[in-house]
Amino acid sequence: MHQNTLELQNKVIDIRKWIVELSQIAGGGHLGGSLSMVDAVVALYYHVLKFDPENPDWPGRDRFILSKGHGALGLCPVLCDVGFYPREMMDNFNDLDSPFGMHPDMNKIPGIEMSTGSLGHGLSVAVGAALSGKLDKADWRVFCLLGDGECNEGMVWEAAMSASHFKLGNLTAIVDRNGYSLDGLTEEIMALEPFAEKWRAFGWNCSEVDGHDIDALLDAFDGLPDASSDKPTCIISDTVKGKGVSFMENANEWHYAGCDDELTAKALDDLESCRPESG
Ligand SMILES: Cc1ncc(C[n+]2csc(CCOP(=O)(O)OP(=O)(O)O)c2C)c(N)n1
Repeated sequence: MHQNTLELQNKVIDIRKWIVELSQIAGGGHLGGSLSMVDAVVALYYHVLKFDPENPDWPGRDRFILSKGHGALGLCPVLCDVGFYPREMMDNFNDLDSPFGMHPDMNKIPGIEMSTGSLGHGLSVAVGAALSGKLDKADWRVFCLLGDGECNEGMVWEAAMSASHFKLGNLTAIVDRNGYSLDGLTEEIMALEPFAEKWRAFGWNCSEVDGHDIDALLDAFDGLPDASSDKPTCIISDTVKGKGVSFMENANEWHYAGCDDELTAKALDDLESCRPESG
């Protein structure tokens, strides 16, 4: 167990509750896939990434690209909590005059590296960033979070090929393997398995972790090969879509949906009951 495990487990619950609250302000949201990705994002922002919220463009920062841009609900509260912007900025989340939409805008939200939402593009931009870091012999790394359904996009695999070709040991992809795409199971829509073997065949290191086990995630990130090594790494993070909310778990009608007051209260209760210890 890591020193900060309990703190991060509690943070995960806080962020999941915040996601539900933001979706209520917005009148709906990509709840399933935002809830599933939280542990990996928390592990990254509270344990792994180097960044300076006072100076979001600090050249020495690690780059994090949310390729599954519809998961913005799962990232924006974290960026707020680590200090990129004040909480009031999210008060009118998703209104026409809010900087926040359902997908993240790099020109409006401090800490967002790339405007995403059209799936399949993030890993290619991450490859470009990692290549530039490698050419500069920089010590920062690039992390890219993808959805598993997103991996149906051919461009993901072009990016995967180029990452190993350019020997980008400073690049890490994390795939939120929640088993679902927009309207069904990934294995029924366009099967990915044997998924880890595919990444390895494309020249990557690939490990599979329980994406709701903070310790396992921290171990996976702590165990990344040196950034100057010559193989990119993919971490397949095995998760549950809708994690923590009883009626959303593996119920893909919650890919995008909204809760009324009663369901919001139920969702918040469910999430609170997952708390390992009162934080
Ligand atoms: C290029 C493109 N095609 C289709 C969509 C519509 N779309 C939005 S989310 C989604 C499902 C993606 O599945 P996954 O990456 O597994 O997301 P998660 O289940 O984690 O929410 C799709 C197809 C899109 N945003 N971009």
